[in-house]
Amino acid sequence: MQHLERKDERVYRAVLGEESRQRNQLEMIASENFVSPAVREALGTVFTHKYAEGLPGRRYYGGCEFADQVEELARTRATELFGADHANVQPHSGAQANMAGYFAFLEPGDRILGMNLSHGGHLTHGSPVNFSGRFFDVAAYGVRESDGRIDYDAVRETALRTRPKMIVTGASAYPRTIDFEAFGAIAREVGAVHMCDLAHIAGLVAGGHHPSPVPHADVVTTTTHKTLRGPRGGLIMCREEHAKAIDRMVFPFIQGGPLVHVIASKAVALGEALLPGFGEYGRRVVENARVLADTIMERGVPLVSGGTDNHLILVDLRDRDLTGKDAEQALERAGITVNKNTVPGETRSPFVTSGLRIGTPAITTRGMAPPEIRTVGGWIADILERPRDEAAIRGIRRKVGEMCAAYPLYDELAPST
Ligand code: DSN
Repeated sequence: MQHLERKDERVYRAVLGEESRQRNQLEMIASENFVSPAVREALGTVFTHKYAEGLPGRRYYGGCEFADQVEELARTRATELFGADHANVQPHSGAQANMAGYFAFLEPGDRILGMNLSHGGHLTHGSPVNFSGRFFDVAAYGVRESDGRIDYDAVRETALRTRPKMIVTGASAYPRTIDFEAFGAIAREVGAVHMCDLAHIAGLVAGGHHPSPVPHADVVTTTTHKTLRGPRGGLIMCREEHAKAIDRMVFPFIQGGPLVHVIASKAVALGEALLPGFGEYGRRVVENARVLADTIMERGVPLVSGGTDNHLILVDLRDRDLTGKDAEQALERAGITVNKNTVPGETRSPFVTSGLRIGTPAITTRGMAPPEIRTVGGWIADILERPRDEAAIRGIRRKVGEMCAAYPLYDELAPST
């Protein structure tokens, strides 16, 4: 970063600060991960200079032969990885991928059926504070109070009663396997389009550790930066019959020029996900999440749904004199980064909440395995038991630093100052 250091000291210092934070803390936000040096390198390439509206071979600008090459690689790798007919790798984000999915099939005012945000859904699945809740008429499904799992009979009843034009599946905070086949059957029965937002579990699906929605959905959207371990961005896959409609929605309806440097980086990440080792990574993410769930539950801390099948757990603090916000802050003081999260039946505001979402994708990338996860789970339980014991939190902070040093991040890069 010698240019940045010389040209913009303040930005340079902020980057160094962030790098140090990532190196020295345990990153347990379920939607975050660390990309490979090759994925990062592609992000910083000269492709950031290029305008390339259109698609490979059909651009509105000259000089696109190399942009075509990376976009074609990304598209081909995405379809191969997920077994999809068609991929569009241009969405700048998951939200924009979802927007393209909606508008490829719906008109404003049409009804969608998505997962309730406080039950684990996403803002773009119909929240009133999001475009999806503003443009569409929203019906919602959720989880059963008794076991925190999606009740597919109840989903079917809601779909039959509300007759949505689209059913949206996928979640941001649901720790259990999603039965995409059941959702596909319900969508067919009511004549709805099935759009799956695969963002959180895309890497698990790619690695064979969660059933794929591709055979059961008309369109599948995802981010590329969560369990998939690519750069920040979005991706859409669909059946061939919908390819033109999806492509037209991404550009020119929603976006202008694609971010070719990000597309190049997506191509690298998708190539990495096609390598045999990626399946093993997914296996370890899920194993680590299970060990974390067991460790925390053994200490008497309840989890929504009583455990996990995927990469995240959802701690239920409803019966404690501790909010999600205070728990998040206490863990942060100990060097463990998580996020407060609403839980089913939430009574507190989204800025306070009664839950914590904790994930294993990033610390698994760092190499941590069940023995370390048991230790980390013990620290988390200690802090949830005594969130105001600052001496104990300082002690854990020291041990977190030692663990991070034992599992260096980007060890292969020159150490920072
Ligand atoms: N913000 C992401 C998450 O944390 O799950 C979803 O977009």
